[in-house]
Order: sequence, then C-alpha cells, then structure tokens
Amino acid sequence: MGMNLAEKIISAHLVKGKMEPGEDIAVKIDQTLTQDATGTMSYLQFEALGLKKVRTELSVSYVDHNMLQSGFENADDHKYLQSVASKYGIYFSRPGNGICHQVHLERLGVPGKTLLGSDSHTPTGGGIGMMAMGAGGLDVAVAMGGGAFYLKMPEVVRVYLIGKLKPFVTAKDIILEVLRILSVKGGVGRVIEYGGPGIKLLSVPQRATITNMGAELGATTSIFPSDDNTKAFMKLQKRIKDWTALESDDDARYAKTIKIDLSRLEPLIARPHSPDSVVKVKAVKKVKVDQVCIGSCTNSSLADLMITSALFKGKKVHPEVSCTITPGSKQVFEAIADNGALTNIIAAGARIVESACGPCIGMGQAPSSGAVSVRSFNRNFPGRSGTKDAQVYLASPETCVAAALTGYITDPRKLGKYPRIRLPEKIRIDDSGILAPSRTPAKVKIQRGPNIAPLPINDPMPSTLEAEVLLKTGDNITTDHIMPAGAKILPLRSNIPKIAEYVYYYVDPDFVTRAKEKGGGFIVGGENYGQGSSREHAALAPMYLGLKMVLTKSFARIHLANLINFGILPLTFANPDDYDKIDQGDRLKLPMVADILSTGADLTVKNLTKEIDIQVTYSLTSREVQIVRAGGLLNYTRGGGK
Ligand code: MIC
Ligand code: SF4
Repeated sequence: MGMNLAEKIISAHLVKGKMEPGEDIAVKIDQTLTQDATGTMSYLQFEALGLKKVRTELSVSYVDHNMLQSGFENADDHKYLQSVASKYGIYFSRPGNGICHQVHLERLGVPGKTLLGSDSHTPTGGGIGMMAMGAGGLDVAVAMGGGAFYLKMPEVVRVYLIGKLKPFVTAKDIILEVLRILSVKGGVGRVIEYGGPGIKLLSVPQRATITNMGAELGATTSIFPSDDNTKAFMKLQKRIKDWTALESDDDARYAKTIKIDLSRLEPLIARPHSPDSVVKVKAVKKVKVDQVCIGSCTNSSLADLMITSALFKGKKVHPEVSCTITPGSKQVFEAIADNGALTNIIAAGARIVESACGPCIGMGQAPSSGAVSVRSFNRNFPGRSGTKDAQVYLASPETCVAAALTGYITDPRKLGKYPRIRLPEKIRIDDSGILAPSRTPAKVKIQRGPNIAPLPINDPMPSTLEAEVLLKTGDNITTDHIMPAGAKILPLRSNIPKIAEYVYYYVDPDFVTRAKEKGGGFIVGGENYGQGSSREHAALAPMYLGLKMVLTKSFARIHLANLINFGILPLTFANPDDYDKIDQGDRLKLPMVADILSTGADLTVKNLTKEIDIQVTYSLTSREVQIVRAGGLLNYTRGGGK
C-alpha cells in the first residue's frame, strides 16, 4: 500500500506505535527550534534534565518575539538564551535576524526531516516538505535531550489544488478558503497534505504561507511535497545539498480529499475575531480602516514585500491609516534594501518596524481604541493586538495595501493592473546573525537576570479531587484568552509567579483572586478548548494557581499536551449536553480519580452542588496517566519515566 507524505516521514522516524490514525505513536525528532517567548521556559526545563549537550541533529534558539526593551526583562532573557545556547550546543539566531519560521525555512530546514518547535507556527517548514510540528516548551526540551515526541497518529486530509490563481488572488486566499471550509477546529488530529497540478505554480514562500496558517485549523501540521520548486528555493539559498525529493505515492490513502479550483478563488478576508470567519473582500462594505500591518511569519517573504512595494510605488498611505511593515528576516530586509523596493515603501509613508513578530503579538503598534486593523497575519483573536476592543481582519498583503491606500477595506482588484515583479536570481547569503555554539562549553557561564524565576514544580495528584469550578467558558477559547501576550505581559514569560497574575486577565479580571482564595480548582470549557499558540504558560501559570482539572467538550492538540505535561487532568464530557449541568461556582468531586485513571475504568464527576453525577471520558495513554499522576512530565522524567 502506498504512503502519503506524513506516513513517509513518520515511518522513517517511528520509535513506538502503529501508524494507524488515532494510535499513540512516538517519533524521533531531527531538529528543534525555540523562540524567546517560549524558549526561556524550555531551556530552564532542559537545564533541569541535567544533560551536557543537545542530542538532536540541529537545535536553534531564535529571538524574535520579545523585542521591545522597555525594561531590563527582555534584554536579560536574550542574554540568558544566548549563553544557554552557547553552552549546550544550540545555534542562536540573534535579535534582528528575523522571525524563527521564516529564517528556519530559508537557512536551516531540510525536506524529509522532523522539526519540533516551541511555537505553533512551526508547520511553516511543511512548505519545503518537512514534518514540522508545534509543541509546548517541555516537549521541545525533551526532544533536545534526544527523547521522542509522543502524539496521536493523525489522519491525513488531502487538499487537491487545480487551476491557476488570478491576479490579486494569493496563497493567503488559498489558506483562508481552507479555513472557511474546515473551520478553526477542522484540522484537529489531522495532517493537511497539499497536492494536485495547482501546486506546481506555487513557490516555496507561497506554500509556507499556507502551511504556516494551517496552525489555525488546529492541524498537527501541513505539508507540501519537495519538488522542483523546492529545489529552486534551496538553490537560491545556496543549500542545494540539503534538498531531497519527497512525493506521495500514487496509491496513497487519505481520510478525505478537498478539491479547490484556484482559478475560481477571489480575494478573501477573515473578520474579527476568528481566522475562520472568512468572506470575500468585496462583500465587506464601508469599513473604514485605522491601521494596516504587513509582515508576520505568514506573509513577510521577499515576494510579499516586493509586491507590497510595487503596489505602493508612487502612492501614499491614506492620511488616516497607520501602516507598518515588518520584513520576515534580515535576508528579506537586506534584499528589499538592495533592490530599492524598500524605498517605495518608505516613500509611501509606511512605518518600518524591525524584522520580528512585532504587532502580530502585540509587541508594540497596538491600534487605537476600537480601531479597525487589517493585517497580513494569521490570528485575530480578541485583545491579541494589544487593544481590547480593536477589530482585526486578516488578509493578503495585496488586500492590506488596498486598505492602506484607500482607507477602507477594498477589493485589491480595484487597484488596477497587477504589477509584475522580478525576483532576484541571486540573493545575499549572510549567516552572521546565527551564532554557532561554543567549542569550550565548560567555560560558558549562564547569565541569569533577576526576572528569571525558578521553575515551579507541581505536587503529585491526590487520590481524590474535590474543588470548585473557578470558571466556565464557551467554545474555541484560545491560549490568548487563557494567558494573554502583548508588550506588558510577555516580558514575564520567564517568571511564572508574576505572569500567573494575568491568567484570564481580559476574560475575567477576578479569576486570579478567586483561584487564590479557593486554593485552586477546576475549569469547565466548550469545544476546541485551548486553540492557538503552543505557549505552555497557558497550562503552567494556571497550574501555579492550583488548577487541577479541565473538563471540556473537546481540546486543541497542543494545549491538551501542555495540560498533561504539567499534571492538570484533561477530561471531556461523555455527553456534550452535560456541559449545561455544571455552573461556575459548583463544587465537583472525583472520588479515587488517580486509581481509576490507572485502571482505565469509566470516570464519573460528582456535581455536589447540583447533586448529580456526570459521565466523563479521558483519552490518556498509560504513560500520560502516569505523567498526570506524577504531577507532570518533569516529575515523571526525574522519577525515571521515559
Ligand atoms: C503566537 O503566535 O501566538 C505565538 C506568540 O507565536 C505563540 C508562542 C508564544 O505564545 O510564545 C505560538 O504561536 O505558539
Ligand atoms: Fe510571531 Fe506572530 Fe508568527 Fe507567532 S504568529 S511566530 S507572534 S509572527
């Protein structure tokens, strides 16, 4: 029987389990990446493992998120990261070198390899045929130590592309269409594989836009074959020796195929506040725009910025719009400076922000109150921009430029003729922003600033759990709701006691006080709980506040793994309608829960307040049960668990 792309890569890396959808498997990880906002925790955890050196083929530590240095915290963290990298055999991508996913794609990713990253957009690497997955920092720390990555074997959905994109219709519109079809939970437990004649006309950066935003489907990853286009990209990057062909077999099996005719697509836009709230741009009428942001790991390639430049040429940003541009990498930044494309952008009145995540994670450029912001980014969750009541739309760079020039959400086809751009045949390759680890690691002293607090360690799980429901949420709660980011909170990522003060900050400002008063408790949620980022702080900080159990209709993959890693019991309603039988403030009891989990028997939650029993389920492997019982993966590993 033939294999699809994911099966090919997984079978070559399989350490444990059977490649049957839903089965628990473990895969060997070739490469890891971290970024600074999740990296500090990940390296503290790696240090706690007590190893001398990473055991991967390649591990890279990027600094791209916490770039504003309005206090000592971020700068201290950068120093910590640089010294840890140097000591433990990790490459260090300096602040200013670019966004992790863009730089990794350009300089270090290799088709056919596995990549685990402490960032949910790690699947960007699928654009060159990597099996690239996002995970919590602790899973990445374990992988750096040579440990396998555990996951459920995903089923593979094929997106079969035919036809050719029309002018002003872009790769961003392809992924927005997939999001419209599948929704933000449509990819959970799945790998999305792209194929069909339509992919032949898609370059690697275009493919990477698609695999990047596949994270918003909740997918385990998204992947393209490695073909002649991949080869051309690797050649441009002077890395042809890293290229290998990778294609699925003709008789490969797929759980489902979705066919999209590219020639019928039109410019699309995701409305506030969800990436799957997708409509045609032309259907959005009379929406005045205050801010436009072009960049992020989704749309900041050289081609994206050259198109942006060509569309801006000789024109001015509307006087009532603030427009920012963040080039994805130093390489892209240098190239647009070299070829003059940057000049049109500056002349148009756009604001050039350094090559980093920037406005995407609210690290500066928060929009004005109630502002409409149109962004070429991948997420528009409430408050993520840094302004609670901002209305964020997601679209292609072309649609962003149309909004920046006209001051309204405008179909970019109204801008006239699609400009022809000539991408350079050669680009300057300069890896001086990626520092190699020390050759004398014993001499490297780790630099720890005062903001770096020790890792909190959980207690083993008590035999019976009894506590109050601290919060009841609706569907699709994101990790941005649970543990907000932004310029004020992100600098606390290496200090759990401090960042814990902001758990559910914008959703329920009293949550933390309540959790402290009650000495911890439970959370009840709806569908797809914990979608979005890989930030383990969304589990770690609630753990610090005493959260012991989360009961939902369903979970997002990475958050579920993070809850387990920190010893918080994830349960789901056997009957989703029972969600209505629990209210915030109810007292719940799970008698003898620890032992029951180990036997695999059915589990009942007693609602003591309402005097009813509720049937719940748990899909934990026996290893995961042991991890939860131990109070988390660190305790489990220290206790000799593998
Ligand atoms: C994001 O886009 O939400 C982030 C910030 O990159 C996160 C990681 C983090 O919270 O540090 C992600 O996508 O995993
Ligand atoms: Fe950075 Fe935004 Fe990409 Fe996250 S989604 S890695 S914050 S650019």
